[in-house]
Amino acid sequence: MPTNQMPRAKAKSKTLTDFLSPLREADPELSGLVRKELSRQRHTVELIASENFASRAALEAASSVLTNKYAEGYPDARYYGGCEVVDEIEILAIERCKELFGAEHVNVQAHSGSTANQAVYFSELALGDGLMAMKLDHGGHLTHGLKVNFSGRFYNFHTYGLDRETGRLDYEGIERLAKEHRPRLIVAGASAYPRTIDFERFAEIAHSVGARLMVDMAHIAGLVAAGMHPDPVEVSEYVTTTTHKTLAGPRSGVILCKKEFAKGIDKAIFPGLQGGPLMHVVAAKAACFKLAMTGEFKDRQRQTVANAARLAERLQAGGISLVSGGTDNHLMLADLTNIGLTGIEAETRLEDVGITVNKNSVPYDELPPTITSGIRLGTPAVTTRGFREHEMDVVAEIILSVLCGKTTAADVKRLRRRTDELLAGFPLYPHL
Ligand code: DSN
Repeated sequence: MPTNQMPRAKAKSKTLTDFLSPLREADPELSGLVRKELSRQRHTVELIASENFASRAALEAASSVLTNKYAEGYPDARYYGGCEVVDEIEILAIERCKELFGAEHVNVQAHSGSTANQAVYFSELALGDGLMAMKLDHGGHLTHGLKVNFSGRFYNFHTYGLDRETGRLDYEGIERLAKEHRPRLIVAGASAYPRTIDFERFAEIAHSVGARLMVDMAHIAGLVAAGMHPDPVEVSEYVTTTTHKTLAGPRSGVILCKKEFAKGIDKAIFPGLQGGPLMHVVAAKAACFKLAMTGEFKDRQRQTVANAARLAERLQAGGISLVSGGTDNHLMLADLTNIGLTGIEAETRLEDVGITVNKNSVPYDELPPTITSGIRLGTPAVTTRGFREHEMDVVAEIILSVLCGKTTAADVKRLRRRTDELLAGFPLYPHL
């Protein structure tokens, strides 16, 4: 080989070497952090109610070559060439989601639950229009009208809450508010409500004042898919969800609606709010919907609810007070006022023994959201990991020791070991 060609050949092969290097070689620093997070997930009892572990299939699809493809537009109506394969993938995701929930129309391009909600507002409302949703500090969501969120800034929200005595939705109060304000849209659904939501009642209220109903089922979508919670799809004009909570798919969003609103929703997402869809995430959603139709998934949702009921029962027996006195779904909200702890204190103490929860306002909370009087606990992730009632008993015991007793540094060490022993029986992502 002539010597004047050698440096070029070398340079070329170096470029290819970098391009084809695995993450651990191309970027050991980043790879180390990813491993560190995997290790954190493996070695903690994950009780954050909105979290879960995505299936191996969803993880693979989300890290596939589909990330390379631009596909602005919709199947068969794209603004880029080379979309024939991603068209098939998007259609697969749509058809599976329609089948899973019995929806007339589905948009799988929303990047998140927030964008999904934004798209419904954008399609259905004019700036300044009135709508109703649940107060954030009673269990609602940022996009349900928080003043500093786009929702609270662009639209006129009238918020409803929970009955002070029962800790449950006050449907009569909601009806009164609807009659008083006659909103264009009523939003049902919550981030921290432990009880079954009566979507039929919501639909009756909305339709009686000429409003449309949007259900944000992000938290309970997996339960709905498995028939463990009343289905909002039939009775609402719009349903939004994330795909990473009880559904155990990739971090993303979806919008379901009646056929007559399909055009408005699709236009709101693209070109209204987003550009190119994340086709690797759309593919991961397709994988998620397929798995959500299996018997294994349904069993897991049943166990999620059973685990939550068991945890709630044990915590209450040990002296922890739960908002509404228990749970019907995958989560519960502990009010720590009577044991003299704040939410942030409880979150930190539990973290020290390897249990992850989040501080959470309780209805009528007098403490700010950065401190709070409560914590939210949920069972989707631990159930995916394989926990059943027996493990929930152990988790409850550890929580009660940490929150209700006096723990020395030695106790914390012992309880941390107990958590480790419990987790050791349930390996997470053993292939990684
Ligand atoms: N942030 C989510 C939750 O924790 O419930 C809602 O989007």
